[in-house]
Amino acid sequence: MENAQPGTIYLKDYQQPNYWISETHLRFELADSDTVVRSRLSMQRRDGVAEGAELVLHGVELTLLSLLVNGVDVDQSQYSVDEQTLTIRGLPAQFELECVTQIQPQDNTSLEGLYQSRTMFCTQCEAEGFRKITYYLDRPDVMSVFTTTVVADKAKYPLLLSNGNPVDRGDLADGQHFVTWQDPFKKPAYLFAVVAADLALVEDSFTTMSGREVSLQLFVEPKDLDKCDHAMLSLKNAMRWDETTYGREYDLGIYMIVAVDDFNMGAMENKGLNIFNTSCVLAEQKTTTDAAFQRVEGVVAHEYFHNWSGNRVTCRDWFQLSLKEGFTVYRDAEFSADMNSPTVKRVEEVQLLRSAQFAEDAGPMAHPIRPASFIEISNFYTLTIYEKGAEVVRMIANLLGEDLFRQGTDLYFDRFDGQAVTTDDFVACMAEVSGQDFSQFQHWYDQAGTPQLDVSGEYNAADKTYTLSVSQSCPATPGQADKPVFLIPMATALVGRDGLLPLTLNGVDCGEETVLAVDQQSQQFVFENVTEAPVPSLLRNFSAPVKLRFDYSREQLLMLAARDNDGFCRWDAMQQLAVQIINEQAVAWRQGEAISVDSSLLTAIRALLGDAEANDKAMVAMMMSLPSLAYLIELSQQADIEALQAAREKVRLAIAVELQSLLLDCYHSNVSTDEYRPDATQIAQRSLKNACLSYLSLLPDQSAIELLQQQYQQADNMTDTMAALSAMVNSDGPNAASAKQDMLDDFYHRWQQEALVVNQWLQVQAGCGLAGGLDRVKALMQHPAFDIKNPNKVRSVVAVFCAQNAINFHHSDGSGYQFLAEQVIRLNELNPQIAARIITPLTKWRRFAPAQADNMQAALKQIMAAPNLSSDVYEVVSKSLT
Ligand code: B3K
Ligand code: ZN
Repeated sequence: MENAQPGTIYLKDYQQPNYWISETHLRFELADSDTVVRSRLSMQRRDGVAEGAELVLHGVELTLLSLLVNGVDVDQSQYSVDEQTLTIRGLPAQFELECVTQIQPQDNTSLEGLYQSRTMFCTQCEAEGFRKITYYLDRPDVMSVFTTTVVADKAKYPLLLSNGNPVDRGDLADGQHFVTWQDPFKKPAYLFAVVAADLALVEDSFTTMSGREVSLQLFVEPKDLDKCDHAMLSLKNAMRWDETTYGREYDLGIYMIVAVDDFNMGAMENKGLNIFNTSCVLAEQKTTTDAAFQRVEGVVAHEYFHNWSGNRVTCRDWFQLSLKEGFTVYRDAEFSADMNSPTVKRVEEVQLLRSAQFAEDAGPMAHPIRPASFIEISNFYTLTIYEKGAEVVRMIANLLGEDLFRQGTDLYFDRFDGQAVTTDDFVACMAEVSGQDFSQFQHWYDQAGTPQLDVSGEYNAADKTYTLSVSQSCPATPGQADKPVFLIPMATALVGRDGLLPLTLNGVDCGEETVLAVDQQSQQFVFENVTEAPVPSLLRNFSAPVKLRFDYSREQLLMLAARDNDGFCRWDAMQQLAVQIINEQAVAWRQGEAISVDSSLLTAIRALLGDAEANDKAMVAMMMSLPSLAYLIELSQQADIEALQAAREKVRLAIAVELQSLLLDCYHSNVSTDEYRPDATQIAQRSLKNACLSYLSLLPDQSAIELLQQQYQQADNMTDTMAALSAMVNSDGPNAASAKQDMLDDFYHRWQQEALVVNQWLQVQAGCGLAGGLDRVKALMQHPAFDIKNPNKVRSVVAVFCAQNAINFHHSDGSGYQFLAEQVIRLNELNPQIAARIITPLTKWRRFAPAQADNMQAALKQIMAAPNLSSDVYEVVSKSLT
């Protein structure tokens, strides 16, 4: 059968619906099969809509059992049903619509709508999952008050949850029971949730700033009761932080979080009833790495912050997704920065943008943070909407300064409480409180692509001036060939021999740092009274999500790494130095030459290690680590992955060999016997120790293996365990093979009952850059620990291999591409959202040399030819081939 081609939806076509739904009453009769959903909707025709206007309700994969208007069966001539909609004609201005549908959650592998995870029933409605539950106006501008009754077998499902507060409960015939929930706040259907389960409860409470007591409830499997403390603490910290930072208070008497194993993403902010992937809620020292602890903290906070930025004030349509996601990521990033090391957090954000979001912005799916069109909204939960969206909010916050930004957010929350609004509404509040003109800034919302700044500097000793010449450009992206110039805030300082130099611009004293408003295609900024030739420190704290080119000498980079007081710029100087050195090794490798590794990088790392005690250890760890292969690929026009990988490994080995004794000293002085805490100090210490371990593991002698074995055996926490295991798995020394297998077997044997730990075991193997990667991955997919229906397993094996194991995925025989095509075709039937997401590495085919690009394209064409393509997969593949 030929695929019906899904259509494109445009922002410019937005229209309000013909009808509103003031009240929604739902009754779920959950069963092993044939679950019944009864709905009663109080509906009103919108003012100005013509009498007799059609009502077009969304509905997918539903069996309609009955349909009544004002208590009377609707005649068959008055309605029609197709695969996506139910259309009713001849309706009065106000009416009660009653509808009974039957659904099959037990067969729902898409994990969208109502589905079963193990035995539990749960829902995922964002963005358009509610239409798989019942016929409805499933769009975010239709906000309604929900009352929900859940009925299920009492023994199997003692816990019946929905949004808001429980208002009634009782027993029914045949061992059934029910609970009725009422949510007093109007909300769109995407925030609706239901859970029926048999789970254990961890309870705590929080007193809000106005003195109200909120019950905090975390529902997990009984075996996971010991892994809830961190999420609960994070939740309380987030609640307090939102009060202090944004003046926002929680608004219901209960806040519930339910952990589920099978979930398409991290978590979901359903009103009063968050549903979380277990990976984003459970944390405990023995099973969870520091990075995962921090992710739990960040995701718990993110979903909590949505209660205001997303739920109380929501999106008018899905083109506005970044209104809630960009803003909420900005909020959770600032929270995490406050709870941990702000510089480390900022560098991590930049790493993610540079290695993944920039690539998205340069690929066939590139879109502005407010897209103008889409085929399938699920494909737009992207790094661009989330991370670049957060950067845009960060730029606004910086342009306004702390006080005005707070005034702006106060105005936004107060003015639009209970409404569904647009990014324009958000920006208008910021303009109103500040009096600033945001018209040029708006291009950040409507133009895709990563802008580039090309900067050069010239010192005039006679005039004592330093002139920065800046030009900006932005590459063409789909549908956007030429773009008006952006307003780019470029935070700048000048570094001299003894630190930062005072800045004077146009006769005005600007302190030691100033934000230059880059708003022309090219322009100059002339600093006056500059007493020595400076090194410019540019884009400080990554003040805009752009690429910046300045032709620094190695000496200048060393000076910035050592003397700049901006953590991001210091780290970036080291990155730039490493990129230069790796690239020169790559050129030599391609030409079959052996050249020695330039000593400047070794000098810089030696200095860092020598002074590690005086510095933030996490920053030292980051600064001494080489740029990822993904970032090196992103920087190349046509990446030669083999050359880059070989060059990167050669530089790593040189660092290990040359600095062996310093690395070993630093390793030993950071081994701690203190009781484990996932706090900034200890996390920093472990990251530095494990950065040293990673280098030391490259040394070609038995002591390297012994060090890994020793750390593995003595570790009292998963961070240290995984650091040892990961280095061991990637080790290819002559004696490594059997030691590696022993460690992997021991690990699995020990942790096989813990799904999240087993996922780490899968990831470390799927990501291993040694030869033979595809065979290892195929074997992992045959292992009992793998389950194609569980997104965490697919991410751990298939996505890690294809997205994070470039050297194996891009094997010259094209086998990696073929493998991915097969997985996408298989997942397209089971879970279209996950299928579409894992295609990403293939979408970048234009960035590769012709032989590789042809194979990648062939794999995309193979997917395109598969039967029954979902709109999710169709959109990504068709846009990639255009
Ligand atoms: N809002 C959800 C994401 C929903 C994704 C739907 N495909 C989680 C979050 O961003 O908080
Ligand atoms: Zn979110």
